[in-house]
Amino acid sequence: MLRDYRLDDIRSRLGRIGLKILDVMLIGGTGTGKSTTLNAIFQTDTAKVGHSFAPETMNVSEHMLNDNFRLWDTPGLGDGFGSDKSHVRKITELLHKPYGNHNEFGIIDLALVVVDASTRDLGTVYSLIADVLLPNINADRILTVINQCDSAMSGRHWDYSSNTPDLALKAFLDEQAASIQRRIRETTGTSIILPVYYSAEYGYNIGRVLDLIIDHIPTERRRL
Ligand SMILES: Nc1nc2c(ncn2[C@@H]2O[C@H](COP(=O)(O)OP(=O)(O)OP(=O)(O)O)[C@@H](O)[C@H]2O)c(=O)[nH]1
Ligand SMILES: [Mg+2]
Repeated sequence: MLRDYRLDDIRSRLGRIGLKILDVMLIGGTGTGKSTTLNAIFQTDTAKVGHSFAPETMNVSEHMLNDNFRLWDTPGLGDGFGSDKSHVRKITELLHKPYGNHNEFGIIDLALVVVDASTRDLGTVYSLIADVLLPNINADRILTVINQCDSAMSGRHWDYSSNTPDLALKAFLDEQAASIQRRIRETTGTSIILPVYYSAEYGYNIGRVLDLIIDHIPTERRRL
């Protein structure tokens, strides 16, 4: 059960900094699969997923996976419907949201940037990192993941019977992860950890996404 995945690890790492709940914000372009990722981790239809060209999630929502792990879904950027400004405001408010009653620490511990594997245009990701995240949260709290890895090569090289990529697609995805890491560094001046690729739709590598999060639980609380 993903609900209990490495729960002892999460608890002991949080305990070291006096925190009870790990708070992770999902963020990214519209349609990249943030809500589907949340559902894949929860193994339920907790968040509403989009089924048309239009963006789906309009507001921030919080979801407890267990007593120690909370995910925050946010509206996607770059939807072309002119909502970016209000979405950025909601995301910024969440980044400023305090933990507890004092304004000393922020509730959000980590930001998980969801990128869609079939996109060539990383413009939304760059501006999200440079303009929305970095002014509000340290670079070492920004994790990047590549969703929809099943569609990366237009669905070719994906084995739909085992729901895994073949060797050619794996090689492509490894190169893509390195390339995204490099391009983000060149464009935003920020070094991010090598992104993990997965498929929320087909439940591939969800454990690796959770590993990335758990392995990067911060060693101190986030000061506001
Ligand atoms: N093939 C494939 N499709 C996916 C995957 N993850 C999500 N999708 C599809 O992508 C579409 C958008 O998914 P959402 O989860 O609503 O995307 P979102 O990032 O929450 O979008 P907004 O709420 O508009 O910001 C849906 O049709 C999903 O079924 C994936 O891993 N593979
Ligand atoms: Mg959504």
